[in-house]
Amino acid sequence: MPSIFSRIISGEIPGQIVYRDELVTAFRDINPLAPVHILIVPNTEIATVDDVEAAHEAAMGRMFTAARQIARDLGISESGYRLIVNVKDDGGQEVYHVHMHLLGGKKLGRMLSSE
Ligand code: DGP
Repeated sequence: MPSIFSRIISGEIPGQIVYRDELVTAFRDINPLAPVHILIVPNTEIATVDDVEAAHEAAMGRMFTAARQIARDLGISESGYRLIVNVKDDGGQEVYHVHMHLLGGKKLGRMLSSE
């Protein structure tokens, strides 16, 4: 069964898409944790970073160049931003389709709490 993100990429379910090319698609997170919260997703379904192979390197690299472009488009490239990729259970991954969170538009504080 396609992931929820594959269904957004295909247009089967709605998403606020901000960027799309032949390798990746980016859309606004449904539950934003910052004024800018975008998910950058490879168009090919890969469950986790633990499943990434050499054949995926172009899409993985494109996630970064797309992040740079989206940050510029949304006006946060000068103020800065954070990129996060959660992996599996301890990493807090909820959707098993690789994705990069692009967060910004405010000071994000420390990377992790000390809990
Ligand atoms: P993660 O914990 O890294 O797997 O983050 C998954 C993110 O996906 C979470 O911030 C909420 C977001 N999300 C889940 N379902 C949907 C959806 O249907 N649409 C959108 N736009 N985002 C979703």
